[in-house]
Amino acid sequence: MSILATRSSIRLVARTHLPATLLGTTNYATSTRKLPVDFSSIEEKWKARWKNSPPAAVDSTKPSYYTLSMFPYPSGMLHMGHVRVYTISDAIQRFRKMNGYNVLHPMGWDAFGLPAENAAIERGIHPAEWTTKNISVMKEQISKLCIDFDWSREIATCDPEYYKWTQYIFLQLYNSGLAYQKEAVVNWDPVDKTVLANEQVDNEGKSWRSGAIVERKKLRQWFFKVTDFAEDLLKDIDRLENWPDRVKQMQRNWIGKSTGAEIDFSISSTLPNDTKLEPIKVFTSRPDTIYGVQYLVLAPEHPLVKKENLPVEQAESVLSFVNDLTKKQNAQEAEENKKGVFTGLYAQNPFTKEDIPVYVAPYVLSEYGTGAVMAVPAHDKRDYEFCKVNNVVEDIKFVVEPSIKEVGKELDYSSPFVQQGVLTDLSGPYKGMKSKDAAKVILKKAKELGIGKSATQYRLRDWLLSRQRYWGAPIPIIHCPDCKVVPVPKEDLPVHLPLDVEFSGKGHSPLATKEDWVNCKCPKCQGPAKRETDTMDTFVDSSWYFMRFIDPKNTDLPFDPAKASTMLPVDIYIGGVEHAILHLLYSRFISKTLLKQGTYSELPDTKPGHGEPFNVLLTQGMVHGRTFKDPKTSRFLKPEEVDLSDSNQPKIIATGEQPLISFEKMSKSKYNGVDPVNVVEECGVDPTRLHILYKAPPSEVLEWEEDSIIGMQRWISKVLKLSQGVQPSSQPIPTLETMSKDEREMYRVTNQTVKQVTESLSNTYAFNTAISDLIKLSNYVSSSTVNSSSPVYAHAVQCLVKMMAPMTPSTSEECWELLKNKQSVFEQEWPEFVPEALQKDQIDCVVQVNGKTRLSITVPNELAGNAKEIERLVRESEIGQKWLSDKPVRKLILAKKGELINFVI
Ligand code: ANZ
Ligand code: ZN
Repeated sequence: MSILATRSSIRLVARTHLPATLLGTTNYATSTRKLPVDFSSIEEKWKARWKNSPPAAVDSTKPSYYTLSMFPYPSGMLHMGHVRVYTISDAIQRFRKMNGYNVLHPMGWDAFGLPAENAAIERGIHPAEWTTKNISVMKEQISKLCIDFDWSREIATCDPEYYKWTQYIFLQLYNSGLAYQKEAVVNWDPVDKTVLANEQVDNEGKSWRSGAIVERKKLRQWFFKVTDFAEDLLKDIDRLENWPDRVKQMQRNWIGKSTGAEIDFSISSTLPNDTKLEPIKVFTSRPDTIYGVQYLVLAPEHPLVKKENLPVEQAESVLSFVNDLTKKQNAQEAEENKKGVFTGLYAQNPFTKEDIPVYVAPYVLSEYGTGAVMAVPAHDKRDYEFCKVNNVVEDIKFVVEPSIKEVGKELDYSSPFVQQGVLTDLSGPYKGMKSKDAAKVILKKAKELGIGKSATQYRLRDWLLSRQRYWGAPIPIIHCPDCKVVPVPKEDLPVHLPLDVEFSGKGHSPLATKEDWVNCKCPKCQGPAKRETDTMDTFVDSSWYFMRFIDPKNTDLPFDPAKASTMLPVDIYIGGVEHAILHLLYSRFISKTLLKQGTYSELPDTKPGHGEPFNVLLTQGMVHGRTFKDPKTSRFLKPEEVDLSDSNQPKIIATGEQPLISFEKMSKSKYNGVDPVNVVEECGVDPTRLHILYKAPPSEVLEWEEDSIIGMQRWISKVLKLSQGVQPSSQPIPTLETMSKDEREMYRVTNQTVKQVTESLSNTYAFNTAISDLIKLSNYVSSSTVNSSSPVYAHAVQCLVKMMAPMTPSTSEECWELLKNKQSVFEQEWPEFVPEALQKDQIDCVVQVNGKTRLSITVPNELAGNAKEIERLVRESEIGQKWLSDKPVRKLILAKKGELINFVI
């Protein structure tokens, strides 16, 4: 069957509508689904050829380029979001390949994680089997998209050959003191006897599975000391010139640096048996408000909150309040409503010397600062609310006021004033000072008194990486009764995840039930010992996978340091913005750690440097689907409930009413999802790819409208036609001087397009603009009068086809073959523009007389700046003669580089 369709079916009809200015559209809903080109034959033909052609040999003289799209979790279902990321990364890497780079474009699977385990519990399939099956299904789906992934480097994080090295990296961190164990509060399901992730606890504090009221329990957990790198992680954000500002801000906020002071408040209460209590240390970002401190609040876990430290009258109520908080439900509620309890203790404000009460409340976090706050109800919203709810004091002391007071307006004392300002009369010797200055002086004074010091706090916490789950990499640690915590020797890695384990979803880590696995020999003393039964968070797996891709088969090391040094950082990383915080932060942490430890080194001019793993970050927007809703009930409608025969006016079949139409995140419950496999099978891979790239810039939401794929199908068919129509010429391209006028203009348009498309694909990733430039070029060529046997014509079509190739791989190969070439289009060099050719031969000059536009004339380029010559040309023309006649010109204004001339007469 001929791949090219008949002429009539590819005619373009100019219409209105968005892309229609360039493409022409038809009424899609009524048009038949007959394609203008048999895309699937073209795809099959070229897929087979690509498969049989040997991979390009790595040429060490070429620079390298590492394009990475975030590897997926093998859910078993490819969705449009995946297709969008891979299409973008594929277009980028193909472009780089044609620009002479050794490209790396790998793919693998983020294959550990909860869904596999839940499938096992719910459906009795082993997680390994479930995962393997899903991987093969998704791989098959991806293979339909003509994405040029280097499958020889495929990795799956659940493969022992991979997690062996995840364990190795854990040990590297452990041996340098960056991995440690400590007690941490976790969500504990008392029925299923298991730890739950935050997402598994509902708003009412109940377990998603058992429905039991979840408890907050302290358990020993493993951590990575990310906080050791807090300052580096923060500072180096400034090096990430090619990251979206939004993502950088999210990283900064997550790290959350706060500077202020630590101040001691001595306890003034006397306790029975003369117990001496240590002063309470607080962290404050506002030392200037010290005169407004009216009470202190401790976190429930604060070490002071113990029976022996509390006055007898209060001890019981305090402890029962704290005890109640072990139920997550109560803790959430108390935190939200700012509930607290008085401890019976008083402390002294070191500046006012007043005795102030000490409270306990869960809105103070034990993990931040010192776990205690100096409460300033007048100037902090949370303190204000707490004060009101618990009736702490009646008179709230306002110690700071706005520096510019509005005339005639009384200060508002009914809500806290949280900004900085000027200190009031209540601030003793500091009254009248600005907050900033007062903060400095007060801190200085506190230092002199020996009760204060400067302090910096980070919101960033250490990374809790242990999971009481089965489907993850076992933590390579052995617990020995004598030697305590012993790392598994490197030669014993991997610690295999045993396959025959029972997991009902109950109990501790499922691994704990497998006694023959748990019981082992201590590597140090050879005595009986037990394995750690927790597994690692899957974020650990994905924090270094981009390094393994560089050297995926290495059996001695996670990767070869020399290879890593030449390939890192990843040149461009493409993925969803949902990973903008944790995954990127953890990857930055691991990559910085490994650099510091010498696991690899950076070449001298590496950008961004300092172990930053990703140079350009491209966060792609979501794909939204067209969603229909019943206007009366707001019920989501299934596609089959809507009559789409008139695409401008869809109707609800049952009622004849118009549905509400919107674009929303694709989801099963909204019936607005599209299966990418169906789409590419029905519409062709290349038109689908073009549609994805054309409809929106990569970082914006893509509104999925299948109907507009037709425009892309037609464009491709037009380019196929053009390619077929080129008369191959053995003549070289003539010099600019010997070209005809039309040839020169075609040559100019071609070069201009090369310049713009190259810029879009290498710097801005504005594929939509690149595609629209290419469409314009094809329109120009097809409507030009230049003979199709002219070498300039052939050059234009060749450039067009080459530039389309990164986006439409199989049809461009087809075009390239139609252009009588034997090699693959991807072995061609990317076209370069000739700067001299960009000059226009002539320009259009708008002629105004006394400011009013009267005519326009074409002016040879070399006369563009010459007002006198342009005047001569205008006077020579018939209409010009009419407007100017013989009137003397009082003033002649030439503007816009000769594109506008104004005669004042
Ligand atoms: C007195 C004060 C007065 C405060 C005022 C703020 C405003 P950032 O800037 O986010 O770091 N704080 C300190 N430790 C806390 C903890 N463990 N749990 C909850 N809150 C805590 O926040 C620092 C401020 O948060 C500190 O400064 C402290 O309240 C509170 F007009 O001290 B401030
Ligand atoms: Zn031992």
